[in-house]
Amino acid sequence: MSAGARIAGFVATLAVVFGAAVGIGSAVGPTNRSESAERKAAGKGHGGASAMAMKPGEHAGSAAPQGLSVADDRFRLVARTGGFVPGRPKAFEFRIVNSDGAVVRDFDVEHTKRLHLIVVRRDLTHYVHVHPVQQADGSWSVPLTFADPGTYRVFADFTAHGADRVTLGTDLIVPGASRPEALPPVARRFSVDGYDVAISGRGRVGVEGELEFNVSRDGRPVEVEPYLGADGHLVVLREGDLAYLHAHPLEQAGNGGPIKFMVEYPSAGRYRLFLQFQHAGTVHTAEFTQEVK
Ligand SMILES: [Cu+2]
Repeated sequence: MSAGARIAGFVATLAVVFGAAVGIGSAVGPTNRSESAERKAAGKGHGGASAMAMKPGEHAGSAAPQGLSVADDRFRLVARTGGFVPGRPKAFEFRIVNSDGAVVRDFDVEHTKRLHLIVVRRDLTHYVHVHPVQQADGSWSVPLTFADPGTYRVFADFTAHGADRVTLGTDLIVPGASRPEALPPVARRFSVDGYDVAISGRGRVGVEGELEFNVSRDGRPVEVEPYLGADGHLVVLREGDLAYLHAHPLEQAGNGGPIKFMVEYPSAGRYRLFLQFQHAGTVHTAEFTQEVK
C-alpha cells in the first residue's frame, strides 16, 4: 500500500471514529458534550500527526528537489560566504538555525557523518565533498580553497535530530574573471586517476530507477572499499537550477561488482552525476552527464 493510500485509509478510519463519537455525544445529551469536544480535540491532534507524516520530502520520496533554498519551514542555513579569494584557503563557517533563530546542535548520523557539505561551481565543475567540524557553539567550520573564480553553490545535507533529512543551499562568490564551462555531453565512461568508470541504467522521471557503476583498472574490475558506509556516494544535480537529488545506495556488492544506487528524477532535463568511490585508501570522483526524457 502506498503512503498516500495508507494516509487516506487512516483519515477514513478517523472520520468513522469521529462520526461515532459525535453521534454518541448528541444521543446521550448535554452532559457528554464536553467529552465529545475532547474527542474532537484528540481527533485534531491525530489530524496534526497525519499532516506531519505528509510533510514534503517524506511522502514525495526522493524526487522532491532539495538544495534550492537557503531555508525551509524549519531550518535556515546561515553562512559567512564573503572573503574568499582564488587559491587561498579560508574557513567556511556556517550554522543551522531553527525557526526561532536558535542554533541547531543535535544532528543524526547519515552515511556515517552528521553533516555533508557539497560545493560545486554553478557551471557544475569543481565538485568538492567535505565534512565540516562542529564547533563548541554548534556552528560548523571547514577550510575551503577555490582555485578558480566564479559563483559556487554550497549544499548542507543533514538530518537534525527528530526531523527529516534536508539539504539547504546558498551561493558563494569567489571574485575574479571566471570562464564558465559548458556541460560535457552524455557519456557512458569516465576516466579518473587511472580508473575507468562505466555507468549503466537509465534515469526516469517520477520513478526510482537503478544506476550501476562499474569501476575497472587496466581492464580488470576493481573491488572498491566502503566509503561513507556504502560502496560509494552519489550526488545528482540538475542543470539549470542545481536541484540536489538524494541517491540511495543499494547493498554492497563487493568482489568488484557494480556500485548501485536508486535515483528518481523530478523532471526531464540534463543532470550531472558525481560518483565518489574509494580504493587503496583514496577517494576518487567520476562525473557523468545524464539526459532524462
Ligand atoms: Cu559527506
